[in-house]
Amino acid sequence: MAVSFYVTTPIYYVNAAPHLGHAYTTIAADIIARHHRQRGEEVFFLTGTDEHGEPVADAAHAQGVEPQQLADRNSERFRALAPRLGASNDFFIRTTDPQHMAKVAEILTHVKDNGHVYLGTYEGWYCPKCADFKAENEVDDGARCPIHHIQLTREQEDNYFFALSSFQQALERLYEEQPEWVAPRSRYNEALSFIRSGLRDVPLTRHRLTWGVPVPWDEQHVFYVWFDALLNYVSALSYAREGEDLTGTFWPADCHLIAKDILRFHTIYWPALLLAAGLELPRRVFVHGYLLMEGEKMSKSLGNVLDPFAVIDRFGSDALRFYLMRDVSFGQDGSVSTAAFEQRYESELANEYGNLVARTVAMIGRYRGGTLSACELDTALAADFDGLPGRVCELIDRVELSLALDEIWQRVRRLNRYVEERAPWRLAKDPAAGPELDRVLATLAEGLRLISVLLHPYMPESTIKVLEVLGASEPSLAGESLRPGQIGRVGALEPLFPKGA
Ligand code: ME8
Repeated sequence: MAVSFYVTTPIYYVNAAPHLGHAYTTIAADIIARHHRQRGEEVFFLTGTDEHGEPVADAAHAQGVEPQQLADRNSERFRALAPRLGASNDFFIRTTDPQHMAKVAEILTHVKDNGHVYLGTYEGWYCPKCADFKAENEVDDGARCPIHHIQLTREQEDNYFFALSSFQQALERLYEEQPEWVAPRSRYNEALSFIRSGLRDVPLTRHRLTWGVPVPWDEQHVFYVWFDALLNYVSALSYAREGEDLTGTFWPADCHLIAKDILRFHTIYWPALLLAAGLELPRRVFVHGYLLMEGEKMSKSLGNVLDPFAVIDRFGSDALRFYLMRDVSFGQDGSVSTAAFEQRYESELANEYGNLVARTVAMIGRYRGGTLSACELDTALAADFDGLPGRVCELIDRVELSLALDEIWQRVRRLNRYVEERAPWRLAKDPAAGPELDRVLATLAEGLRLISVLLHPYMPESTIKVLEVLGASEPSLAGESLRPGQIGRVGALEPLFPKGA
């Protein structure tokens, strides 16, 4: 039976349209999903939209529409974004799906039956834009939200509570026994120190809201949006494929990708909730950084948004995918800008990979009519290429997506240097150098095939074009598929990354 692999993005709020920050996580998850498919694993990649709760209800109210209408409209935009990014998600979940809502009610009733829920009164700060209850030490001076900078109100509400504090020891043990469970390490430390500072119980339901999943044992309440939302990762598996329940195959998830804004929900509430429900815990939460524009986190509510659709229209999704993984070290915050994008597009995509492809294909056509001779490869590159696929797999297993891309890119550069060192155009003029020219061209083509297979998760469209031109279109990493000698007749190709796009 094939190894299974399950990767998720957060489900995005539908209070506004998608922006580059959402595209970023979806692209990263897609790279991971495609990479694992290349390894021959059975992959499930989930994304979708989070549609209940105050952020959506308030935005709908402000626009004079019903929450469902706003949710339908914006969910569709997120659904449409995924294929535009080249994302190969296996399902798109909406928390307004009746199957999801039924599953939430079922699991949370189970949590209550297991003795982890009680009726109490919440009194404290609440940010309606974060849909988050904030402790005294989590609000800025003047009782402002540190993320949205809005003035917070003190809430007093009778709610059912989730007994989070009773999971203090279990969570400390989890962090001790599985130090890889939250990555990068700085985020692990942040979550652990939050746990060690002492967990408080949290509201499981909201009394005053109506836009949510109704609580089966008390219809005056809906479930707090975060519990509804987190459960998407489990509920989706039960109905994503008609007539099948994929839970046994894919749960627990292998990798939840999130940004640090929602760290606490995923690294503290989520494992506690799963323990309370008697479900297995996911294997890893990977927390990437923020894409910054003008030094501040891009966010719908701040309004400083760069439109991914516009970037894709002009340069294509591969260029956007590459740029985001290359310019911002995955796991850290980083600034993005049009100028930096154009610079990378020209210097790396057009001049390095694009040019390597163009000259390799052109030389095989010009000097050998598109056919490579069977010959030994040049050993000059062996030291640089041996073990590369294993190294890339190892880095992607650690969700080091930028480091893995850099490993590959060093080989793009190595191959371009190899062309200069061997100067095939000189060899072509010397009839005695025929076998040498054959070897140089075969070595180049094999190197190009290998890096194109490894680059495939990052730039699926362009690499497939390259692999097709090499007559070896299967981008597989499994078994013997990387063995040299499988290149067919080499065809012709339009420029991959035209300048002045
Ligand atoms: O938090 N840089 O939804 P959301 C990098 N519905 N990533 C960014 C980003 C930025 N500037 N802005 C957004 C929610 N993201 C909840 C999640 S999950 C059970 C519920 C990405 O629409 C990043 O992945 O606010 C971040 O965690 C997520 O979008 C927040 O999306």
